[in-house]
Amino acid sequence: MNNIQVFSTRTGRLVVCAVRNFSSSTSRQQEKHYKLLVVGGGTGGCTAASKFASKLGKGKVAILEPSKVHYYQPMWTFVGGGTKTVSNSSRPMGKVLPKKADWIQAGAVAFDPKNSTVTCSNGDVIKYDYMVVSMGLQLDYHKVKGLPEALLSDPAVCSNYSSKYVTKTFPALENITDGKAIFTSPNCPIKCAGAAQKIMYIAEEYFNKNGKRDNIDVIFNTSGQAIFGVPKYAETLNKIIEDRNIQLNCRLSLEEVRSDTREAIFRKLDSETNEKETFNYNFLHVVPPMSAPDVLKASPLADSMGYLDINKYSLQHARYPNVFGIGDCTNAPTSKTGAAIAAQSGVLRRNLTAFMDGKSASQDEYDGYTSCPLVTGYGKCVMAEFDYDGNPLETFPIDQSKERRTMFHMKRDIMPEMYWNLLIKGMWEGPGPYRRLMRLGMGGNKKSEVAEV
Ligand code: FAD
Ligand code: UQ1
Repeated sequence: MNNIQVFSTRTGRLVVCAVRNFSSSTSRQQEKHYKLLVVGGGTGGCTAASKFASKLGKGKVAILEPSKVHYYQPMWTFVGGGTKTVSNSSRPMGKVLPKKADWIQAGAVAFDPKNSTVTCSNGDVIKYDYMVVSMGLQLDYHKVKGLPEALLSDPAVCSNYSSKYVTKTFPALENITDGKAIFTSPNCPIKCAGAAQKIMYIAEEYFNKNGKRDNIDVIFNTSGQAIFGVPKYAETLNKIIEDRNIQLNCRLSLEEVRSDTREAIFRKLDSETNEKETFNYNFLHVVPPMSAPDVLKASPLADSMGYLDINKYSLQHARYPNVFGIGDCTNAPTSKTGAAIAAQSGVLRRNLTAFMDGKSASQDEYDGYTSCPLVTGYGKCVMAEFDYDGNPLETFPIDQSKERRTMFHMKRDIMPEMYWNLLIKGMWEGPGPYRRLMRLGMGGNKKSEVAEV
């Protein structure tokens, strides 16, 4: 029996054709079967698919990814700061996904892990032997009353966390002449938590350089208990905000934006009487609440919070052993970054390969390694690196809690090249081996090796 199918080519063209249904399923839906299905073609999915497509060969791996565009999201900090553009941060999805894998340009709409199938938004059902889930986080702008409207209508309200709104940030920095510039951070796990404050340091330097700093209050209203979770780096950041006269207000969570009166209403998280505080704003950079994608939340793969329920060391699913996770959508309790994905990708490669070979998936352990390049201006950066317990895991034999120009160049010039040319091609598994080398065996990932390519 032949079915009509719509395929997306590598150039992004849609091709409609009849294909033979080779499935053994009795269902009327088209059922395809892959040895490995990767759900999501962002940082984690592209990295995992690249590794396994070259290992397993053509036609064995499929990537389920609806988006036509792949973004290097860390660049959005510089887009907000006016030194890069969104197009600098993007590539066509068809150009970055591995050529040996099949790209199914659709989204997952339902997971049935008992039967090892996923239903796609185009109606197809995909059967898999093994699955890697890497769907990232959903941006919940709608959870803040008035925010979606403010982002559409108020030029002073912006957000570096979305390709749609990041282009508003620099014009808003240019436009503000006086009053309050407010930067927020929500009360939930988010990707690159540091990016909430990176743009604030850039903005503060920009105001200074343009002679308007004296007329602008720079305010960080964060849901967090402190400026940063790791004391070694918090110490430096606290000194910076003191020296640069930046106001830090902890345990404040943005609840409502009234763009008609330019008011931002925050809930005081430690108040027993649900107290609120209203700030007038002349510039408002919002980091939205984030959560696991709704499809994942509604699936048997989720934990009680909706994240992919994995073993935080092996990255294998807690209940469905042929399912693994990588990246922001999992419940591994680390700070969610691309750097974390780099380290996870080596563990995933070793553990999933072993599992495919009939061995246990506990060959290697992810230690929670993550890194946050805390850009503190147009030429400085504190390169934070740490593990699950907040212990610093620094790569370079220098004190990385200091602001450094070298680390700024690492973040701005070297990381994007490493991302496009190594990480998402499956050839960068984080700096663990280099850390061990540079520190002569002190620290480093327990069983790290150089990427197998
Ligand atoms: P993503 O890369 O977001 O990919 C998820 C993919 O899943 C998307 O392509 C999406 O289309 C797809 N998807 C969603 N739903 C479905 C579905 N139903 N079916 C199929 N596919 C689906 N990290 C660093 O290491 N260093 C930094 O300096 C840094 N700075 C940052 C600054 C900003 C402003 C931001 C926003 C992020 C930053 N990050 C940084 C974080 C980093 O970008 C993310 O942690 C990383 O991209 C997460 O990768 P992921 O694969 O988990 O998710
Ligand atoms: C990293 O490995 C990485 O992947 C290429 C990034 O981009 C997403 C990073 O931003 C960082 C900081 C790292 C960590 C690497 C080093 C050398 C500190």
